[in-house]
Amino acid sequence: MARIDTSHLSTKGKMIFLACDQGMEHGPEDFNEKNIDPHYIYELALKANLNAVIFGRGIAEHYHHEYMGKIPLIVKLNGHSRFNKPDSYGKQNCTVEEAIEFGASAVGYTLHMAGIHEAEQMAEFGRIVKDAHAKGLPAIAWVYPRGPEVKDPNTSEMVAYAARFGMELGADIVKVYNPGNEGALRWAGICAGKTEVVISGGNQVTPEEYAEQCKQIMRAGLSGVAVGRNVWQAEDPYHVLNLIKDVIYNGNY
Ligand code: FBP
Repeated sequence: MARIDTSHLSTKGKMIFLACDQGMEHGPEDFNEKNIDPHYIYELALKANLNAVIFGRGIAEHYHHEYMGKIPLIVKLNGHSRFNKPDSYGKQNCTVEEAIEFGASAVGYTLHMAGIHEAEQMAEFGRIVKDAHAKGLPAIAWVYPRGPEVKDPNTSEMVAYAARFGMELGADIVKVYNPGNEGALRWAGICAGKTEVVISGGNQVTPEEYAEQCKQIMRAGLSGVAVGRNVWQAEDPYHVLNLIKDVIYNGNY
């Protein structure tokens, strides 16, 4: 089968996705009265002309109709609360068909590689890849190492393993943690083969520090970022977005 097209999620192959599934995965303490409103996240992504927003089924179903055709939507098909780590296993709570009804241009799924539910998650994501590809949609795997064997999920070895894991499971795009250095980022990209790699944002740092991280990511030849808190927690999200768009879209790295 030919590769699934991901060009509707990129600007000349470069990707900035605005992730907002933290309300479920971390809880409302990540947010304030402004950014807790999904409209605020949508408006940021729209005004900055980003490649997609990422929401779970609830927000997709109840808000996306207002933004249909304006900004691509990636629906996260699973999620979990912040409790019970390292065993948290988000079972699929939304089908590919439902995501398409909500307006999805791609679907996403978090896999806890090395978690105690790894086998079930691999089988579940395998079915998602099949369903998504049957409809021509890209399947995006968040591959986050987590479990009793994982001492540090951000090491070069773990991030490269996560990228390879997603690639071998059939993900079109794999989202992994930032190992924090260019060599490790490049190796993760090589391990992912034809699968595109985007890097998650992590805890908030200054806009300038985050832009530096993006420079490393792009110098390593990766596709871009799927970022949340570093954008919508910022005092001036447009300042961060201008900095990272210059790096990612304009190639100033
Ligand atoms: P951030 O950029 O805010 O780190 O978001 C990226 C993300 O992958 C979200 O999509 C997800 O909710 C969150 O990180 C999960 O974070 P973790 O499982 O590492 O706590």
